[in-house]
Amino acid sequence: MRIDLLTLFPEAVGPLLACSIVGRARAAGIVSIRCTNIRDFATDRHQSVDDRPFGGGPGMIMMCGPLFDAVAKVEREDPRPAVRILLTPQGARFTQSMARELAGLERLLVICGHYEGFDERIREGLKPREISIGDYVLSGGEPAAMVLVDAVVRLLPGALGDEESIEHESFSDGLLEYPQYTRPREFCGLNVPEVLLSGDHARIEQWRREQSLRRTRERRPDLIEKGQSRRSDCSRLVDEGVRS
Ligand code: 9D3
Repeated sequence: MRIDLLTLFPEAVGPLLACSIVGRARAAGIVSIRCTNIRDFATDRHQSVDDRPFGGGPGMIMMCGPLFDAVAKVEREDPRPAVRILLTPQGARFTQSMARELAGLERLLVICGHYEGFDERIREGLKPREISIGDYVLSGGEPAAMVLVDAVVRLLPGALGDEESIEHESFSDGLLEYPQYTRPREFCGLNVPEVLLSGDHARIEQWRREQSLRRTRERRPDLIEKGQSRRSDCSRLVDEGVRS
């Protein structure tokens, strides 16, 4: 997969994308990620990429010119057609199923804004898919781009090591994590649940499943509603003694 990020702050996104799972996937050639500075496509002597809104009002609006030129230049670099994504608070909410869908594409072009908004002709002309990462206000699209890229890249085949990908086959898919412990067995008088030390793998699995369901019911009941179709055992377990 190739991902292009168009941003006014390429220096802010570079370091994070060199780390961890995304950095390793890039090094392994699973994904190629390029950052392009929209300001490099400014044409006036002030290097402007934004201006005040026609009709008045607060804030600055991202101009069409530099962004359209940046998109054209970056898209010419590779023959694969890019799915264009505009990160904006007005977009559809980003979800895991959207991440899965995007992970199936060959090429993404992600546009980050930093102003009160985009000139509406950016939407009309580029026909981007608009995505928001949630209902809170960021200063710009860059943190959202990091979230999107991270969520997508870790789904690409080979991006996760064997250890990390075990979670995918876990029964708890779609539920919150069960409580986990590591050494020591006792810490400041706090003990590891006996069942986890018992060596009885059937009991351990049952305990973890119950804990996952209880935690999900208490903290995120919405996940249980959504997940019904994907987990035939869920409603039965929720109805059983898990309530205690
Ligand atoms: C005056 C109305 N504001 C919207 C609440 C304007 C505005 C605020 C912040 C316009 C853009 C921004 C910058 N945010 C993003 O670029 C952004 C974002 C976000 O703020 N929240 C969740 N997802 C995203 S994706 C891009």
